[in-house]
Amino acid sequence: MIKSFEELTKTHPCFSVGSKVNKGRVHLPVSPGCNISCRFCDRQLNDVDLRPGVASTIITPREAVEVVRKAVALCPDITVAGVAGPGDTLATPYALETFRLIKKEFPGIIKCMSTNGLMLPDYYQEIIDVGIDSLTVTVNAVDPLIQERICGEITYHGKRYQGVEAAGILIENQLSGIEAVAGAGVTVKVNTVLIPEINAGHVETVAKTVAGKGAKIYNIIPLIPQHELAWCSAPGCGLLSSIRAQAEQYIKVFRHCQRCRADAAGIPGQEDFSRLIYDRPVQQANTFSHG
Ligand code: CLF
Ligand code: SF4
Repeated sequence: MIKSFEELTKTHPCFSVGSKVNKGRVHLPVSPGCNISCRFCDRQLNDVDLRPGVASTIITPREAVEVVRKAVALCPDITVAGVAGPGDTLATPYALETFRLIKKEFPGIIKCMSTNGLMLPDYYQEIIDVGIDSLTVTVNAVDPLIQERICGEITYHGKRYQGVEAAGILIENQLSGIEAVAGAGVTVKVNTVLIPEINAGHVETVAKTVAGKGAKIYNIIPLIPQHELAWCSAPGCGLLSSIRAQAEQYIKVFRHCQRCRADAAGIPGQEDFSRLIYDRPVQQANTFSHG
């Protein structure tokens, strides 16, 4: 049975509005590849960076079940099994396969998936059938002229597209995908990476548009300037809070994002147990993206 948004606001650490929910998540790095090229993305396999798009290792769906077993034993407050990379969850079949296996052994755990949305029109029915409880789609712009400055290229159904054409396909698939999944009663969160020089004046429009498609909650993630967007600035607190206020006119806003690694485990913002699960040292660092 699909969990309601109201239920998730009390049990899912990334779907709370207002005060923070002290529940945890375990991220399963089963998705290695991606089908789009965000200009700020720097995917890595390492032990040090604390940011989305980074994991110490890639695991198989069967290994992911073992990881969930270990994680809930170490931290009983973990209520969510999530897949958020390091690549896109729908660019390879492993995320959906992982959720199918997890559902059998942990029927009560919240199944949370994060995607760039390009493949949603192809997979929305499978997402619904597998029983994903919460879906995050990263939508950085709904105007192709702005989106092409953030994402330069996509590979879709075996063909490469660039520029405005790529941006148009991506946006259309994200919005129709959100509408289809939300229409089936699945709670949809939208993440937007806030890039002061590119989309700051456009985030309000993104929030209004995705709310109109049925998204329930919105997470504005400050850019950490890197890769091709190293020339951009990191948004300050003043800009972030004014843009959150603009978005809040249309949709509930989530404010506790920790920009997690793709192999994070524990309560976001508190002690991370992933070193015990994935055998890596503890570090503190910083960066961006989807999650
Ligand atoms: Fe993971 Fe993302 Fe699910 Fe949360 S993270 S897949 S929705 S369980 Fe949460 Fe981490 Fe922010 Fe993501 S704090 S980066 S919003
Ligand atoms: Fe792909 Fe995510 Fe990187 Fe964008 S940020 S290129 S969607 S892995």
